[in-house]
Amino acid sequence: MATTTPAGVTVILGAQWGDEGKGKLSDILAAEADVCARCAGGNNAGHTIVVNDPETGKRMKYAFHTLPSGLVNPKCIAFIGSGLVINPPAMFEELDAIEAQGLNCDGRLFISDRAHLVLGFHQIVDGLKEIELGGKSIGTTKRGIGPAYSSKASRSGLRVHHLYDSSFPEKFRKLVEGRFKRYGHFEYDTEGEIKKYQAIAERLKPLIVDGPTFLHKQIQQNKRILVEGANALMLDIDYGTYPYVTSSATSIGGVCTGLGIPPMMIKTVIGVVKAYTTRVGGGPFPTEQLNDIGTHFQEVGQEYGTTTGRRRRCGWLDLVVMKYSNMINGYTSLNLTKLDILDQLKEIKVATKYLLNGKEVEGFPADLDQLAKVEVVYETLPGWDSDITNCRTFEELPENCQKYVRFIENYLGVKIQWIGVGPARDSTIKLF
Ligand code: 2SA
Ligand code: GDP
Ligand code: MG
Repeated sequence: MATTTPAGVTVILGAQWGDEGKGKLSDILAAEADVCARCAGGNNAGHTIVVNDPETGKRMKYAFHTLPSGLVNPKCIAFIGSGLVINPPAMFEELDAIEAQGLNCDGRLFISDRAHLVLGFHQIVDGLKEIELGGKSIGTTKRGIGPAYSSKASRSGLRVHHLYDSSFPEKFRKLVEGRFKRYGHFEYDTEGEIKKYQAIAERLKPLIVDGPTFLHKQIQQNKRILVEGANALMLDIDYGTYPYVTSSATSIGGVCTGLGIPPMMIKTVIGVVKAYTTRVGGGPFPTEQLNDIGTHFQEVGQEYGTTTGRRRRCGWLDLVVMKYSNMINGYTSLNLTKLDILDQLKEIKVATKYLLNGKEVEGFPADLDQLAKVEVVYETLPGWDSDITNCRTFEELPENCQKYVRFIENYLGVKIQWIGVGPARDSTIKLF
């Protein structure tokens, strides 16, 4: 399938609350990319790639968490940028797992020296913080992501290059002591952990590069760089439904800060949007359907977390969210995914406005108390009640399905470039 990755930087971003199918598009576009890069987040992300091998007919499924999905393409190199928080033991487990599935990643993985480390106690603290929040818990993945970014923001975090510094053990102990003061003593083998990280530092060493310099060289050589966003705009630390967000910049801004590149290098920003909406964990979700429709999306769409296996909450497509998301990220085109999951519905609702005290809300409310009070206005469109999984051109889609696609485009003023009609790489319609 012909794809669209010009020289320079092409960015794939989640436009809703995550799990839109970013991994699948990253895999498709990686076929033409030289470098696939992650710029933010850590192993909280879960990107699923399904490939039907045309020769063997074998169906391969890969789950990526810290590593860029572009590794599925043997010609693509993978880069983990400075904006990530990396848990090296978990990252190597992931690497070993995909290599055991037959992907040879030798000489194809590079990690920024400036990326921060997720240490074992960050994960413990993630759990303790959630317990402390009780009924208002965020519903984190408990991978230590928030506590690692807290260490970074408080300027006491340890970065990849610190692993090779003689002061590493002392800094590590100080961080643990700080957590004991804050949370009381918890079981943790500090000295054993220090040794574990020092041992893993040896395996990590050949992969480490000066992050920004590495990427700039690739750009100077006219390489095609594909950035695989993690999580999504509504989980962004600044623009998401704070505090029910992740702890990184998941928006377009995080691409520049996380990779150390100037904004004018970015040529294309693709928003990935699911044909309905899902969210994992706590927090507001205006179009959530706690009824048969929600169950339908959940079961037909197999909406379970890729990292934790948690059941995802489900609801109708929310174009108020999408308009806000587009305002911040400025999508040059969209990938509409999982359209096949709507196949059996007689009618389909789409949120088009929020009303607060009878007045239309402009943008998206920052205040969650206000958000809880909005009345969601829906437009109802007829369903197509037929199987679209074998369609490979727009024209093959049933008329009502085409209308659904055009309705989204017209509302947002952004073209849909790809439509997903199944999980596999080839279950995709490319419109232009
Ligand atoms: P964290 O762990 O501190 O980043 O959690 C904070 C919030 O961010 C949400 N979050 C996610 N939402 C959707 N998908 C994610 N990745 C996995 C997946 C999730 C899983 O691909 O399915 O397996 O459960 C992800 N990662 C973080 C999280 O639910 C909190 O609301
Ligand atoms: P990501 O975090 O955005 O990469 O998405 P996830 O991998 O967490 O979740 C998306 C899920 O939907 C995965 O299981 C994909 O294999 C699957 N998927 C992606 N696109 C489609 C599609 O168009 N149709 C169907 N039925 N499944 C899809
Ligand atoms: Mg995911």
